[in-house]
Amino acid sequence: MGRTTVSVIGLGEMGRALAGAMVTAGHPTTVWNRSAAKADELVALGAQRAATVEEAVLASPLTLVCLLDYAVSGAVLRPAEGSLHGRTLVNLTNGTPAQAREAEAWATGHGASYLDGGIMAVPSTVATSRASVLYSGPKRHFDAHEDTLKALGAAKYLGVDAGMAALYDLALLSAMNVMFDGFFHSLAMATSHSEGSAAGFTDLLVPWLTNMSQVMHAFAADVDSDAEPVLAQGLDVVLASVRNMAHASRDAGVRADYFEQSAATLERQLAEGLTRYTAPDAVRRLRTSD
Ligand code: FVH
Repeated sequence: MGRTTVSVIGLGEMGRALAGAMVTAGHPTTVWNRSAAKADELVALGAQRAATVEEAVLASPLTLVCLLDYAVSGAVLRPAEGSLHGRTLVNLTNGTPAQAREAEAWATGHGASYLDGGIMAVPSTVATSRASVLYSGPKRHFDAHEDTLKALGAAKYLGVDAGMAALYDLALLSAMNVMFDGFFHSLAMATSHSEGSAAGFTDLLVPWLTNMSQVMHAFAADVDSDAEPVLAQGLDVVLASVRNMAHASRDAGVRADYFEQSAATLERQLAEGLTRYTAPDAVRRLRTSD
């Protein structure tokens, strides 16, 4: 059986990697980009250049969209709305869950099938074992195109709500961002000492974090369970060490805002009568509704 024909709209760094993966996997591929020259290398590899977005959509049953943001993807796709009927749109542009749901309503309103996606990769890892792409929307649309989508990286289906892929994508990116903020904080502390070095410190940090990340599975089980949490520390013990982190940061000439705020929250919880530090409590205290 021949490979599914695919169109790719948006040929920035990521769009070019996605289109290249499709061409390499043997899918007849049609591409469109505002700046047409970005298609040149792909055309040399065998892709077809579409003159308009409508031409790109009409060329394939499956169209991947990877643009700057949802304002751009909405504006780019609007002129082609009359050609969407009966086709599948997979929007891999980074956006919020609400934007994904709005895009789904718009696309289905024009007779298209819609999946939203979150790319957990950088351009150089697309189509390698280090890439995964999260998808959400009706399962039958995912099932219909899963084999084709696998050309980009592991295809992970998250659920029928089109907003799920964006929610998990942004939650994963949140964890990464906060981790890097923590890393830079720790480097500022470690290199404040005349004998400290970023490289030497990082040699200790990476195995430490790698080991500690294993605890996340047990924390997650506690968050999912209604039973008494298994992992718990005394709140007073945690507060004492957080105060020390704030103190040592200030002494090292490093901003301590994060730890001061964290200590204030723990002090409030202690004052409210909480005595144990657990994952469900930590998650609850972040929720604005509590
Ligand atoms: N690059 C990465 O590592 C990350 C990995 C995770 C996912 N992101 C998201 O992918 C989307 C695209 O990112 P990108 O890296 O390809 O970004 P650029 O290279 O800057 O390409 C942007 C494309 O958007 C087009 N574009 C921008 N503004 C407009 C507009 N007003 N009208 C039409 N098209 C527009 C741009 O076209 P051009 O400038 O080449 O003509 C590119 O095709 C993004 O959501 C990331 O968060 C990537």
